[in-house]
Amino acid sequence: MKNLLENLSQNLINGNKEAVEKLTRQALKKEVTARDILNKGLLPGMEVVGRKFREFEFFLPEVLVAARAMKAAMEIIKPLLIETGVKPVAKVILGTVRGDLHDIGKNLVGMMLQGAGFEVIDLGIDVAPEKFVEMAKQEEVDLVGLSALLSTTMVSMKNTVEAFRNAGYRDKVKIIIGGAPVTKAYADEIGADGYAADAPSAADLAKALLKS
Ligand code: B12
Repeated sequence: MKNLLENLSQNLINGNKEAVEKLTRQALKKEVTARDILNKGLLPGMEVVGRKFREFEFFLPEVLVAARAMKAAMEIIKPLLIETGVKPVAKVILGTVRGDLHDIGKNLVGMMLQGAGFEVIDLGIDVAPEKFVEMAKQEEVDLVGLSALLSTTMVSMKNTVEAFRNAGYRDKVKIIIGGAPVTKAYADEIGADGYAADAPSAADLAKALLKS
């Protein structure tokens, strides 16, 4: 089983979608659990992709093909994850804040959160603060994830947290933020509940916040 999952990780890192789908199905046939496929095959592979990107060994095309392969594998195991008790314990809305059009990192965060069992509603890019509040109320979500990639749009995160406060809805949701220019210090400054540097840590953070 170890070899099979290592092979799965490696093919994910290489962005080989067909092989990833085939190995995921093969693992299920060999009675590897969906949870092990996720935690011991797919997520470690995506971690390597993230690290290689940070270390300039990978560039965007590699990240994108890996994310696509990850998505294909998730489609295969998602029903099983839900069946085997990784229940959608919480509902999340995720969006890139107003003025910002970057969505690759946000989409990865969404995939990781889904993989961790969350129900994810993706509001897309350039999302106005009021829209986050409106959707959080309408969908009765537990967690809101804000993404920004531009130093000039970080202020939209602050405005979004404020919009929740002004609507009297701040204590009903946890708010997490992320994106390349964002820091933990900024999260503290604007009164968000947490910050994570990458998609796997975003899923860990979301789980930790919703437990407390
Ligand atoms: C791809 C890209 C684009 C694409 C976006 C395509 C798309 N669909 O997203 C396009 C070409 C459209 C683009 C446009 C622009 N871009 Co641009 N872009 C990038 C680039 C090269 C990669 C970003 C990326 O996808 N990274 C890969 C993902 C996986 O990483 P990530 O986004 O950081 O996400 C991870 C974490 O941050 C975290 N995370 C992300 N979101 C969230 C959310 C939560 C809740 C949590 C917990 C965690 C989390 O987890 C993610 C996964 O691990 C970066 C350079 C770089 N090295 O980052 C510049 C960059 C972000 N862009 C930049 C700029 C300046 C622009 C433009 C203004 C350029 C221009 N003059 O027109 C426009 C702005 C458009 C706009 N209004 O948004 C600058 C920003 C500088 C700054 N600090 O402000 C950068 C840093 C390039 C540079 N070095 O100058 N860009």
